[in-house]
Amino acid sequence: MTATATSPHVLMPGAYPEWDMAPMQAAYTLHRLWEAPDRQAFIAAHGPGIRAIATRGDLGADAELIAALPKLELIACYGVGTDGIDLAACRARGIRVSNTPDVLNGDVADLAVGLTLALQRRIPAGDAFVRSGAWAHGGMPLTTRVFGQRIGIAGFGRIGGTIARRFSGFDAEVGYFSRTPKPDSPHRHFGSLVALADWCDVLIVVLPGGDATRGIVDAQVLQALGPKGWLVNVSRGSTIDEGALLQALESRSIAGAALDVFLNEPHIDARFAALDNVVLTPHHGSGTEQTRRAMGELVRRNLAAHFAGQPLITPVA
Ligand code: 8YV
Repeated sequence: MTATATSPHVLMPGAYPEWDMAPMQAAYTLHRLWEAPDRQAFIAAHGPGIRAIATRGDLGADAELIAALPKLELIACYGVGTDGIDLAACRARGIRVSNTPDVLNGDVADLAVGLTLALQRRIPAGDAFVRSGAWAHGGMPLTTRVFGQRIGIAGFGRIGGTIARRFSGFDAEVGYFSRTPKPDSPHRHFGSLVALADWCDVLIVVLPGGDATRGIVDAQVLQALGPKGWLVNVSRGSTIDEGALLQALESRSIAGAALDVFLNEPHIDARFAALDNVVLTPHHGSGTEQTRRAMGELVRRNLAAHFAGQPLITPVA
């Protein structure tokens, strides 16, 4: 199929993998915002005809962009997190929003477990130890046992629940922080993030981004986690007070942190790279081929459903 003069005009703030770009190019008249030398001029020229935005979890769609598109009907998000999308502006104009939940739960949960293992068993440091030849001069320092710990999960939605299931294989005791207890969960509920941090050995953050959770992991939470406590973040950088975290890591008032998300990605605070008690990954929770293919297909199914006048596959409330 090849896009025609009547194909819906779709704005893309950033690229999708090629296996998605080809069918998108065939079905729609694509406007590739990230390639525009002058973003404002590009939006002024093409904005009046744009009917949908196909964005990503890390790029979103702010109020200014939405306001510049008078015919906008749909924002389809490649990702589950919609904190970068001005949902209030969408609701005010009746603009539909879709995302890609569930298909990425397993990958993000796997990375949370993998980061916990990498952090506490110091797997990156072990790799460097062998490669450097240091092993010839003695053994690597001892690390920290992972199994049998208290795992605290901040945010107990579909990804948090998947993480809890993963750690049931590690003989772990699981506690969780959420606004309300999950009645069907066997795990201990904490209504206070400070109380969960005080209780657990490893605090794993899977809260949604946005104003309601901005900086929620603050100096008080980190103090409660304590010098033998560990932090893992696979949610959004905005959930953590990064100044407080860097202070805690540099002073070793927490044992260490494994971070997949940061403020100001990809230009993160240089202080992280100077630390030896962190493991850092580049916002890659959903970063497997299988999951990204599933996410792209879901975005395209939502676009097709919308333009066919049908209900969205995965609407955002
Ligand atoms: C996105 C994410 O896949 O799902 C989200 O909200 O943050 C990621 O998993 C990524 O931003 C896509 O580029």
